[in-house]
This record gives sequence, structure tokens and C-alpha cells, in this order.
Amino acid sequence: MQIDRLERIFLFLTVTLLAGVLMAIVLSVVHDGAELPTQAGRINVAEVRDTAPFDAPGVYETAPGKYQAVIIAKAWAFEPAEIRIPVGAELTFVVTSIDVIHGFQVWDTNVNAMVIPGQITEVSRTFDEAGEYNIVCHEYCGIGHHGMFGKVVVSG
Ligand SMILES: [Cu+2]
Repeated sequence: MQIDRLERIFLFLTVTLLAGVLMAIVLSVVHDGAELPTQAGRINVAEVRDTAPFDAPGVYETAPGKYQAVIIAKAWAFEPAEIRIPVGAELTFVVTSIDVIHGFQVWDTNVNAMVIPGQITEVSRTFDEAGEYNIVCHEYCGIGHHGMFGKVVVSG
């Protein structure tokens, strides 16, 4: 079997591209600490507001420097829409939806998750810089989708 010169070049480029993508994934995990949002449990959609912790959405200090934001995503808002934490705090978002699939992305961070009815999504991040971080829904969820946002206010 003879491999044409152009085929050899194409094979080389293909393998190089795959190796590059694999390297980028490994670097993002090892160097930048990227991690997948975890499914933290299941929940009955009809009973979200009667089930802890979603019976009391809000921000709670769970340990010194550690906070938990319990958030309900619904068409077309996050509840609560504003989360206030001190600088340096490790914040764990615990999110679920009471209607359709929503997205949950915090700008300028690697927090990016899907919020699926019946599922509890959990993702953590340490906020080392003061400022306002917008939260947006990145999954089209209906006519009011463009107005579905919130923010994390980190103050020093
Ligand atoms: Cu949306």
C-alpha cells in the first residue's frame, strides 16, 4: 500500500490537531482547575418550594469564608437575583429549575452549568476579586429569556 504525500500531510495534520485538543483539555483541568458541574441530586419539580434547601432561596454562610447560594431558576428570573459575598469567599451555587431548562453562567468566571427541572446542579468558585459578576441564562427558555439575569456582588 502506498500513501500519497498529500494523504501523509493530511494524516499528520489530523493527528496533530487531535493531540492539540487533548492537550488543551488536560491543561484546562490540571492548570486552570476546570471541573464539570455536578448533579447534586434529584428533586420533585412540583415540590421544589416545599423541599429544603429550596424552601428558602438565599445566600448562607456554611463555614468561615464559605457560602452557599440556593437559587431557583424560573421563567424568567433567578431567585434570588442578587448574591452578596465578601471578597475571598468560596461560593457554592445550588440551583434547580421549577419549569423549563435554563442555563447558568457567571460572566468572567468558569461557572457555566445547565439547570434542568428535576435535577439539582451544584458548582463552586472562589471569588478573589471584588466586583460585580453578571449571571445570565444561556439556554433559550422562552419569550423573556433575554431579561433573565442576576449578579454576584463581591465586596472587599
Ligand atoms: Cu433563558
